[in-house]
Amino acid sequence: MLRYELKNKVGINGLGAGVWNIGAGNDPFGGPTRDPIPMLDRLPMLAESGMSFYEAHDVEITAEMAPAAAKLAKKLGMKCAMYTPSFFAAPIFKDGAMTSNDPAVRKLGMENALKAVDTTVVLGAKTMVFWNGREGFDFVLAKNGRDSFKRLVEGFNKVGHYALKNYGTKVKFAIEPKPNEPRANMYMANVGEVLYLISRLDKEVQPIFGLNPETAHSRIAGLDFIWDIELCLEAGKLFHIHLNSQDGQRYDQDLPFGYTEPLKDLALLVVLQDAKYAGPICFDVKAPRVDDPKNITDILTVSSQNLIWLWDRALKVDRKKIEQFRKENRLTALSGYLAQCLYGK
Ligand code: GLO
Ligand code: MG
Repeated sequence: MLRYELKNKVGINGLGAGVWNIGAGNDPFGGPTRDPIPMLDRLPMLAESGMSFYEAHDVEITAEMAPAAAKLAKKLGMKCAMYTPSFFAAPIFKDGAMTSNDPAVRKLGMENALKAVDTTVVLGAKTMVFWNGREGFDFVLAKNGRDSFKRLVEGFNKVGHYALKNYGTKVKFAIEPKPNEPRANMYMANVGEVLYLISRLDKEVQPIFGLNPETAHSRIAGLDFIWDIELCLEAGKLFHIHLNSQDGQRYDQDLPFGYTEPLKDLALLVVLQDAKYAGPICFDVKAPRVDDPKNITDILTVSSQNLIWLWDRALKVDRKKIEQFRKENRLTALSGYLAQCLYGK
C-alpha cells in the first residue's frame, strides 16, 4: 500500500489527516451531498490514500470506540497523530467550554477534556490538540475577557497536571489558534496570543504545552504563516502542524495544501527543513461539497502530491544563494530566485 514519505525528513515521517476531512459535505447553507461514512470505515480510506496517521475528535471516535479504533489502526499500519476534545459541536458548548459564563458548562468541558486525555493514551497518540472552537464572543462585553483568560489558564493547568500525574510526559498538548469562525472573535486567536498564554501556565505544565498552527488560520487573519511557524520554532513550541490552503481573507476553506500560495508554501518547507522539524505533518483539509462520494479522498491525494513536489523542490533551494541575496540587499531578486526554484526546470 502506498504511504507518502518526505525525503530526508527528520524524526516522524509519513503524512496524516483528520477523519472529519472526508465528511458528508455540509456547509452553513446546505445539508450533506454525500452519505456520511461511519467513522471507523474512514480509517482504511485514509490508509489507502497514503496516510500514515489519522486524527479524530471525541465526538467522532468516542472513548468507547477507542479500543476498536486502536486495533483497526494497528492492522492498517496507521497511528493516531492526535486527539481532540470537541468543545464546539454540542449545543451545550454554544458559548464555549472553558470560557463559558456558566460554571456547570465549564465543569462539563473539564470532564470531557480529562476523559479525552485518557482516550488519547488508549489510541496511542502522543498529542492532544485543543482547538478554540467556541471560546470567544460575538458581542462586546458578553464575557469578561480578563476572567476568560484566567479560566483558560486554570483549565489548561488542570488538564496539564492531570496528564503529568497519570501519564508523566506521555501526552503533550498543542493549542490551535484561529482568529474567527465560528465566533466573531476568538480567544487564542493567533500564535503570539497562545505563546503568551502558555507563559502564564504553571511552570511544571509549561513544557507539555505547545502549538498546532494551521496555514488557513493565519491567512484568514492576514498574517504570514511562515513567521507564525518561525515564532513557534523559536519558542520550541511547534508540537504539531495543520497544512492546507486558503483563498484570501474569508471563511475558513480548508483547501488542498499547495493550491493557492505555492511560493509561500515552498518557503515554508525551506523553514521546516532548516529547523529539522521532527514532528508529524498533517493536513486539515475538507473534501468539498461538490466532490462525488467516489472522489472524496482526492483532496488528500492532491494535498500530498503538492506537498511532495514542493518538499523536493525545497530541498534543492540553494541556502547559500538566499544568504547572498540578503547580504547584497537584493530582496526582489530573492523572490525571483524562489520563483525560479518553483517554476523553473
Ligand atoms: C477548524 C480547526 C479544527 C481543528 C480540529 C483539531 O477550523 O482547524 O478542524 O483542527 O478541531 O482537532
Ligand atoms: Mg485545524
